[in-house]
Amino acid sequence: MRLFFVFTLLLASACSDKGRVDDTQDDPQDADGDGILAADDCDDRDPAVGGEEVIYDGVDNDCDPSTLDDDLDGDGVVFAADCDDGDPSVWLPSEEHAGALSSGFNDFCAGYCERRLGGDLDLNRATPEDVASLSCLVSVGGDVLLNNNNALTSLAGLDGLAVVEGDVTINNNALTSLAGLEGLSAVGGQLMLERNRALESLAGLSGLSTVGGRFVLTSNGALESLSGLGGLSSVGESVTVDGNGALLSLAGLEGLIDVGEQLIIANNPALTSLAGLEGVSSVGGGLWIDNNDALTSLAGAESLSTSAGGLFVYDNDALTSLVGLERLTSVSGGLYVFNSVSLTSLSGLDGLTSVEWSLSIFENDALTSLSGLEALSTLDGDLEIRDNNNLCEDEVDALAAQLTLFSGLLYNVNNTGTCPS
Ligand SMILES: [Ca+2]
Ligand SMILES: [Ca+2]
Ligand SMILES: [Ca+2]
Ligand SMILES: [Ca+2]
Repeated sequence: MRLFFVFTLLLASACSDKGRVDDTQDDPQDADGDGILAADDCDDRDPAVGGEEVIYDGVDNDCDPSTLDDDLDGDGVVFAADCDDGDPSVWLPSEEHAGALSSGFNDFCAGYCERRLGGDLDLNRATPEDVASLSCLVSVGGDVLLNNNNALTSLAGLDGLAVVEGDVTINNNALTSLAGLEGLSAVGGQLMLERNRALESLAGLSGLSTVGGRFVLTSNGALESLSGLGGLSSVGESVTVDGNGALLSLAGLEGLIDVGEQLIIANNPALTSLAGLEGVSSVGGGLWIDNNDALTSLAGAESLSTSAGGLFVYDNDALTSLVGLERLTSVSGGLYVFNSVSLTSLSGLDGLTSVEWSLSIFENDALTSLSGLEALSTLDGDLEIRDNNNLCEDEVDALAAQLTLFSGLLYNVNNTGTCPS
């Protein structure tokens, strides 16, 4: 509206220039001295009037009441009081509606350009038409709830929603996309996208930059990529990507830098690498990589330098090494690598110097070497290396001997591989 207003002023000014002359007292061609010649001045006795209509100046400049000065949309509300003077369907000032909204959606935006909701937005019984009527909604003070409402096939209409202070929970087998949420930039609580069987794209979350609580993405069977999450930089608590059967890649998470607690990548059978995690340099509550049976490498985790809360790598049946973790220098909370049937070495841990708590490597049937741990010097816990059928026990003793600080116990048990003679 403001642009339109300025444009109109410029246009009016340009149009009226043609009739203006230098102010000259007592000039019969411009009796009121307003610079508009009598021929172009609808009232040459009144210097406040004349020329083209200028909107919102309180004057009927062109002496024609049919060219409006104010209330251009004719809704009876003047510009100064009208939230949009170009739209007669809205005029009310922005306000907060206390409490929740779970029905009567059609009335919520009646008369409003913008409206905030103090409580929950409950979409559990909403229709696409209901959601489409929420164009005025800019923030939700409570939670956004969508559970098992398969009649809701679209979130289009929520385009104005920028902030949800509580949780966003979406669990729906009819949505194929989250289109309509592009304006959402911050979720204060948890973002839970669970069991959305038809969801193919997260492109609707392209405006999202922060999640204050947990970000959980589980059991979305049709989701092949995380494209659309490129603006997400910070998650205050954990990030969980679990049980997404078609997920091929974590590409789309490149903007993620801060993970306050755990980062869990688990049970994604089609995932082949960690590409997409290039921005994550530390995790605050541990990194879990487990049960991703197509995962052949940890490439993508190259920025990770510290993992507080532990590192857990297990049950990834195709993983042959830990290549990708080269920049990891310290782990607090323990480092666990177990039951990885294809793992032949620990290559990738070459930068690791310190583990606070235990280092446990067990039941890796293909592991023939501990090479990769050459830089490890500090272990503030136990060294538990056991039940690796193809590992020579002498390698374990050599690792223990290499440590300059070792405060725990050594468990070198059932490493029954043949030792070089
Ligand atoms: Ca005049
Ligand atoms: Ca006017
Ligand atoms: Ca109006
Ligand atoms: Ca209006």
